[in-house]
Amino acid sequence: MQIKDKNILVVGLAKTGVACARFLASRGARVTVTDMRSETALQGQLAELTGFDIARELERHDEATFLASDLIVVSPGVPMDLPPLVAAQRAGREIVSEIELASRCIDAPLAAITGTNGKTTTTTILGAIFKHNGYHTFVGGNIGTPLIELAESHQIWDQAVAEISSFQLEWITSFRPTVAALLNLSEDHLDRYPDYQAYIDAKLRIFENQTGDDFAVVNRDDALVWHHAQRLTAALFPFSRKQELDEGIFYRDGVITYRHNGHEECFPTAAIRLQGVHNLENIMAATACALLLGCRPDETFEAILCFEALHHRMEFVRQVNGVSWYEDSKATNVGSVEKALESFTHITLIAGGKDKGGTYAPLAPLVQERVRHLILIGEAAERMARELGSLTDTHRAATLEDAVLLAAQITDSGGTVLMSPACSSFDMFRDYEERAQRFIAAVKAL
Ligand code: UMA
Ligand code: ADP
Repeated sequence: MQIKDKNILVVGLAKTGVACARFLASRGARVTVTDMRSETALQGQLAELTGFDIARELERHDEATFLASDLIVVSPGVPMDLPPLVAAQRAGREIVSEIELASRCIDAPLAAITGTNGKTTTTTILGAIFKHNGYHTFVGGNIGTPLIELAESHQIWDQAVAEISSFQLEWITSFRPTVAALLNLSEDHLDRYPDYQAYIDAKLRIFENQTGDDFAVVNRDDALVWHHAQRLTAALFPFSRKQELDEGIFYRDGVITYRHNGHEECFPTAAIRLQGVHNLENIMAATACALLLGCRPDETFEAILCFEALHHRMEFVRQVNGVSWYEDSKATNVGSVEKALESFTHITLIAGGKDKGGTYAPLAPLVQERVRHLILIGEAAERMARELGSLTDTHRAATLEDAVLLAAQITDSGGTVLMSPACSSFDMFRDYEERAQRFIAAVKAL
């Protein structure tokens, strides 16, 4: 890809913008960065660009700067309908996302994981499997390390695993994973997309440039995923918890079976530490990607056996007076909360936060069946109370700490208190990790 001497504008100066600006400047481009935040707010990011010759346009996005660029690289947090971007697109400027830029500059086979839930877990498992198989493996993408850092690293990587969000797929043109996995689909990010279909369409773009030589690992049990999989060009490699497959990977009676081109591998699941049916799906998806990309079955299975749950995903905190407390701060949408509610009975559910615009209605049957007490916090509390409040004993709490104290008072011995918010955290916390830490501290203080 021709980068040297090009006028390149990087939009957004957080993790992605910093990594892209450095990469492009080191390859000889004339780089400008633009961000709506001020120089003071961006001090840390600007410090990371010290020593690079990079122009800045802060606290504004000038249309003229966009139009003067040969190439525009957009951070995932920047919406597609940003007016200067729309103007630049109309004027025929080339606009790409960071994963598009990265994919043009990397040689390693790429396994890309998307889906509404389970991306980080599956990406991490797959990375662990590759490493256990002896491959020098880059793990990045939405998980937190921009994919472009792979290209920036000047190392030779055997494998690359990328967690991919719908935002990152918005500006791709040639991004083509050797293996792409779609774990599941349910409503999310409706504060960014006009409707659910637009979100689904963005996700499906992960398969857009694949050919018959590539693989699409798809959830056979998710009706929506399977429906959309029918029109893909890549070779379909389904995973299922519910049915036996001639080609694909499936679970039955304590055994995961992988079948490909008439060849079969079996993995008993009893000794796997990672709990929950959703994690069985994540394990199957990761195993499929690994074996399709040349991993050895024995090493793959060993890596899975060693794998422990990631923090803030249905994590046990402690038991107090016979009540078990679980923290699931990463459950920021309805699909992930459904899995959490399926895992327990006699639940006191602490939920709420920043509303993302979807409906909470899919939770109704599980709330009715399993949630004894519902404690709502944050901006979404009112709408959640309207949609779910009549189904169980429902309370409001002003803070997370108040919610914990109330839950301790009203939950009987033998019950479970679960914080699984179904919302993002930005109304009351810096991010989901801060929300988790505050919950853990409050529970430990009981
Ligand atoms: N900005 C503008 N103009 C705008 C909008 C934003 O200048 O119109 C600026 C902001 O002021 C800010 C920057 O753009 O300085 C934000 O960029 P960003 O949100 O893309 O932040 P990054 O740190 O680059 O993080 C992104 C992903 N963020 C989002 O998708 C929102 C990170 O995923 C990802 O880890 C990182 O790239 C590396 O690939 C986070 C996320 O929340 C964890 N992802 C969503 C999710 O998982 O649900 C999709
Ligand atoms: P993502 O990166 O897609 O947000 P994570 O692995 O971080 O996924 O998990 C986010 C939330 O979704 C957690 O609450 C977790 O328990 C739940 N989860 C994990 N895997 C799945 C899955 N396959 N289906 C539904 N929910 C899941």
